[in-house]
Amino acid sequence: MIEIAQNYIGGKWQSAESGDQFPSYNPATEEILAQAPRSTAADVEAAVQAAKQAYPGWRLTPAPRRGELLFRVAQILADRKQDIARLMTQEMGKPLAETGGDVQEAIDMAYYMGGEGRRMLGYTAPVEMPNKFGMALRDSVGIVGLITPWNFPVAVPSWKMLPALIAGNAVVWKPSEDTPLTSAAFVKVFEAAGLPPGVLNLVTGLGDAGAALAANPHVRVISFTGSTETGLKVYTQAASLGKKVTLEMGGKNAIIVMDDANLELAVEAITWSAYGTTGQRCTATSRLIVQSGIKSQLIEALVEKARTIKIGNGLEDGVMVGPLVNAKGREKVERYVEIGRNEGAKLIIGGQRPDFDKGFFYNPTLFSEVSRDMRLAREEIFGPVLSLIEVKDLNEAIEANNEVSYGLSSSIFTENVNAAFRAIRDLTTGIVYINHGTTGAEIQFPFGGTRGTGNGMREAGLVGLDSFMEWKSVYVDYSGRLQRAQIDTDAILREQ
Ligand code: UN1
Repeated sequence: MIEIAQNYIGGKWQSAESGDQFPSYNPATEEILAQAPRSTAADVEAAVQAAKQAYPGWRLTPAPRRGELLFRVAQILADRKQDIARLMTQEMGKPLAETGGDVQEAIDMAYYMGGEGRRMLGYTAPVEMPNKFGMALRDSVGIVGLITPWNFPVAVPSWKMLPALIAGNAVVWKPSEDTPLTSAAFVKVFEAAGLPPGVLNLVTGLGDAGAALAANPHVRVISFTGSTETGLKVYTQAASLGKKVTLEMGGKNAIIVMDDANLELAVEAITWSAYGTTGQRCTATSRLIVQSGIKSQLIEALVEKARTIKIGNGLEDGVMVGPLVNAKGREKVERYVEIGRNEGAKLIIGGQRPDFDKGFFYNPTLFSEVSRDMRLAREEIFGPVLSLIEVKDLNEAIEANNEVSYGLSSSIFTENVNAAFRAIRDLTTGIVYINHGTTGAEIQFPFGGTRGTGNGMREAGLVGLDSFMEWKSVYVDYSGRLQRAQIDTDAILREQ
């Protein structure tokens, strides 16, 4: 049965004004799962107007009350976790255990940000004059626009939406066209928790709907996660209108394996980080930087381990690797495998589709003899393709890690504490792991990357509110006379 997804604007579920729709497919079966509103600038404008109306009331709702609402969101999400996970697996393909984990990240974030309702700390500091008081407060920004991807269709939006809401903003959300039903299921959680109409609005559609959001003059903040190509377009558009923008645009993450590594542990971690989620995480491992002495043993163990990977429909028990999200995603992987072959890399495993009738599946793939200047070693593929680069020592490993144009996540396997601490100091990614793969970031810490991964902003953790708040510095002079801080200081000191 084909479901009909809807927009949520001003608390009402509705189709696009034009009535147009686009299809969303199940990538494991290639069947149409849903038809969703193909929104245009007119729908985005309607959502922005609804947000504008709702914003003043939400902003003045005491933050602890907003926090309690987020706690309710956490509880309802926990109750609906299995159902949302199932829907997500059908829409974007990753296995049930992973889609459950995706929802769990949003539950964690709802509790974390709910707690911010009773913190959201400002500060006071001493001031230059007597009988005067100074403090810095934080306030919401207004209407924020969120543009999010399909690979973490609940977790990634939650990192944006929950801080935006606890801070008192109103939100317009344009999710990926691959996950309209999951997006609607997430919004229904807020509806059930009692969020006032218009505070959170959902507008589904294609790229033109996202572009309309970035271009809307009432939207003061854009928070984007997705491809570099789209992200830079959104950034340019939004920046030309003076908006604050947060960008998270992918990676070319590496695991470094030193000769002294715990081999078994490294193999487990590499397999999971490179092939879990079918390699479609911005944190996925796509480069393996290996010290010469352990290379042949490592390859052998990885090949052995790859034999145990079950590929299939993520709804089935024991499946570790689901399909790519869509035909385009798989074509990209196939293109890069071809590029790798032509560049002279050596194919060790994979390099082809499994023998299934349906679905956008691709076998976990490993290339060795990859040199640092190959496109295979530098460009984001977003699929289950891992490239092994051989190095002689830690310095060369760190240099290889740091030279790509992305800087999201990196990892080192070593039993040497000195090497581990040097890696912590010198790896120039936003996230660094020691003896753990490159995936699995937790919401208590800043998430984001250096270089082409983003624009210097971070999500989650202590700084997760920064994108969605303004500072307001307040001075209260209770001296009863005009005190001029920069001019009168000497005179006041003389008087005393
Ligand atoms: C992403 O791929 O955009 O660290 C997010 C991880 C997950 C989030 C990934 N917690 O792999």
